[in-house]
Amino acid sequence: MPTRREFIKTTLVAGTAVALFRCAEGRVWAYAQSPKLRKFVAPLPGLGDIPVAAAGTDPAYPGADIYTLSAQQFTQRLHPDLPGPTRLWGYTDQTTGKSVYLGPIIVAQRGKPVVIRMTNNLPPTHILPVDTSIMGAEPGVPVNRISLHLHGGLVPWTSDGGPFAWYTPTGVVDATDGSAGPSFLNGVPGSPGVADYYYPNDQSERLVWYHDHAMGVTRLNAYAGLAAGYLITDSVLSAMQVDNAPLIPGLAYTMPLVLQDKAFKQSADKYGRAGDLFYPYEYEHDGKTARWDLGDPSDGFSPASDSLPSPSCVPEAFLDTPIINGMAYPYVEVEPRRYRFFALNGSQARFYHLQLYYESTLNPGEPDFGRPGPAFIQIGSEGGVLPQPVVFNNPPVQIPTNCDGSVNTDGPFNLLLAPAERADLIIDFSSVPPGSNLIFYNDAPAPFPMGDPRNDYFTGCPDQTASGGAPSTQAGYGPNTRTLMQFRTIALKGAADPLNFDATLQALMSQLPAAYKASHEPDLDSADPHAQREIKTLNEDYDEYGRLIQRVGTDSAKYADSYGRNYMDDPTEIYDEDQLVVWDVYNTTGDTHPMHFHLVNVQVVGRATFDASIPNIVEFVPTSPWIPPDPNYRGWKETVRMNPGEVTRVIMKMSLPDVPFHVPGSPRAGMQNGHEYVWHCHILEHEEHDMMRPLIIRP
Ligand SMILES: [Cu+2]
Repeated sequence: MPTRREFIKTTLVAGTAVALFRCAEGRVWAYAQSPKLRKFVAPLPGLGDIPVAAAGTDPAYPGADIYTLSAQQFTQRLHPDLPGPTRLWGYTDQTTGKSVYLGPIIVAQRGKPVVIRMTNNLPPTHILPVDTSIMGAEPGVPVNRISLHLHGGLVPWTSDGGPFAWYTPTGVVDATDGSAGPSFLNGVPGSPGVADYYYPNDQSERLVWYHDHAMGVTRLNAYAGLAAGYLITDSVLSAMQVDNAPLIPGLAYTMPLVLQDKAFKQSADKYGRAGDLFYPYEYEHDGKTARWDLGDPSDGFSPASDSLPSPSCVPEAFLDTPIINGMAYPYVEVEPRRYRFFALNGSQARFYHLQLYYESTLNPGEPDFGRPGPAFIQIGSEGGVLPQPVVFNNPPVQIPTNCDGSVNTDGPFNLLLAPAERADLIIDFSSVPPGSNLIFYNDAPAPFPMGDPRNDYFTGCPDQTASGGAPSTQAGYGPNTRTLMQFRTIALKGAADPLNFDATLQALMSQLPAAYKASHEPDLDSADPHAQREIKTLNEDYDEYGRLIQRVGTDSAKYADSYGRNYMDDPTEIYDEDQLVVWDVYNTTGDTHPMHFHLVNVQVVGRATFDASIPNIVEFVPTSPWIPPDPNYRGWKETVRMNPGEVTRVIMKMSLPDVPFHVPGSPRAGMQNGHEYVWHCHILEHEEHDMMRPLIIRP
């Protein structure tokens, strides 16, 4: 079978040109699929509702906690008004037999290894339409393949759950490419369909998560529910005190906030039942209302538009219904005290610009923009605790826009989270009178920063049916991608919180710098003369069908008219263990991409603009002074927003984890026997088509 690289025809398209196309076209398929759902009628699932996994031991892994899980199909009600329970693929705790969306949560301690023994019990038919035209998903490849990735974990590559490391219930492993070879290295001998993943957990306190990463179905498996929480804890934050009171709220006052957008079927179709998940599967390209550009001869490309695959992958999936912790439009009761929230954007492609307002008395279910709610204090990100607390005051302003209606990527923003980004937050509700309601609000455009208004659902939004969008949203009901959740304050139960907002912030300002130092390696020095300096590029191209794709590349073009390379191309990011590396990543596309790094946490040095205006020519030099990272981009990151027309400089040290066993090199051809990781965009539709590249470390 020829590989995709032999088919691919590419063209470099300046980001702005594509962005203009994007807003001008569209069609109905994917917009406003879901039934009408009442807002704020069901409680937010919290810790406990989403169970914590039960740990065991195994003499084969001395000193480690063993979790015996399986990937299974089950159903769960994600809103009481849905016509039925939703079929999901998710993780089941074999010890308790419980299957709960986003569970089971694993609570790990720093320095104590965890082994997940994962059995693949998925049925042979996927619950979502599978496009077999993308790399690694060809007809005949089993669709119930899984590969478990601990997102944010510092793990040996054999436990990283890379795209090639998939396996099926019967033990079929990757063979899509003759050169791939035996890339599945962590199977349990004698147990086909079972794999062991070893996680050292030598990392500071933070929320990471485990989700599927199998080749060609990652975006579908994650959407179907193969994603769950994983908390690494240590004693640094819990030891912080003010007058003998814990500075950080304890587990009893801690909640995850996993933000996702979904769509649900109103009635049965060939892919599922009423209440099941809808995922877009037509490449909408016809007429004035098309969602996406299709390559045409003026782009130097002759598309086979009459032979577009169906079902087809899509350039990005924006859905109409926000769910938090697995419930659409939930409410949550909070006492007048401080809470800690671990927020995670677990969406396919949607960004969230998060704010908190009192609920309007005139318009129930809507925010009163004149009455900001309590501030968010961010104390951590994906890379653990921040060097300083960052306060978001929920300013009563709209998201800052440019004259063309797109978002000004310079902000200022309240809390902005791209897919896979996390925020460790403290919110103090003690100043909110019991009996009050607050609205957790989002107004990020989708795509970001050049929004298509048809992806933005809010009460009274314009009727956009003529342009392929949705009718106006009625008050009190979905679809509404802005009013995510309602907080309801209730009377205090038990003793009052000894610390309020001011005391908390003051203590954090004095104690967080030391906690940051105690938690992490020293900051990396981007002026270090030993650092290896390289230029990378983010590119928008077309695939062999004329569909938009996004690709990672270097500053040298492998293909005509594009710096982009395919995931399957030979690796260009190959480093020695412990090498210090600085990348300048030039984003030539129209989208902000949340670039995610396996293995390493990086530090953001800064960003600058560059001139991407001349077709086919990109000068790889900044044209503005370097802008320092935002306060919540200081410290460590593993998912970094990279804006269109900007170069983002990151620094990383290619250190491998310590494990008590020998880790073999990758047997795949071209991987130089190195430890094979990946780096990729975490817009899942981008990642899979084809915005991902190998990251090879030679021990
Ligand atoms: Cu992307």
